[in-house]
Amino acid sequence: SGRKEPLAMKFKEIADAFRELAVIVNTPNSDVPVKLFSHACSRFFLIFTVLKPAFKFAENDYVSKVNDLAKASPSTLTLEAMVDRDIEAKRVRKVGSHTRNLLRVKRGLEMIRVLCEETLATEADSPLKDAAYKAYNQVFGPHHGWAIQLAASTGFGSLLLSKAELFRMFNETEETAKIHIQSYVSASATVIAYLDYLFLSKNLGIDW
Ligand code: 1PZ
Repeated sequence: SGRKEPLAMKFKEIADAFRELAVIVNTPNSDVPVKLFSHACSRFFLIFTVLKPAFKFAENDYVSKVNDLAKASPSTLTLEAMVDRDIEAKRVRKVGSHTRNLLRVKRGLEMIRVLCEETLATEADSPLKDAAYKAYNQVFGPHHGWAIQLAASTGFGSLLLSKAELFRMFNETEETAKIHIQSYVSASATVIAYLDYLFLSKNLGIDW
């Protein structure tokens, strides 16, 4: 796009939000507040503004699920309490349940983590789409039907940005970008492991 001003989203703010969550996860006997979690996840909303309209359906899906979690926060203060309420109401796997949306949002965080790892491992001028498509296939591929996979691969095919161009749009140099990306990779790994544990410890499974 012809955007000249850097976007008002900082890689650092995303990384810091997930580091804050990781600290809570690593603190014994502490619970993750739903509001803090949904707020951290909402820091990715701006990334869709640099992507093609081909990703509008992904944006709509991700934004509505994160907003659904945010709406749960006044009635259930922690992620665990939110999941417990869905278990009691026998609606864990129901379309639109908070717990189901949490599992989908977790996959979004995971996809971005794999994309970040791929970014750190490859040249900055290599296409963003290769890394993004690889991350999508690894994390979402097994869970999406052919129609969504086809739409996603069409979307990635139209994604012509290089990683260096993406960094520039967010006013990052390759050096500063990589610091924040590394920080997100390790913090999100902690948060994702906690979410997997939350589901598995309650025998909910994570592959649905
Ligand atoms: C450079 C970054 C590129 C990000 C682009 C991501 C493209 C992914 C394309 C996938 C679109 C999926 C559209 C909707 C799928 C829904 O059917 C499922 C199941 O929903 P349910 O039946 O439970 O209501 N939704 C999902 O699997 C969640 C999809 C979220 C996709 C967002 C990923 C990007 C996340 C970024 C921020 C962490």
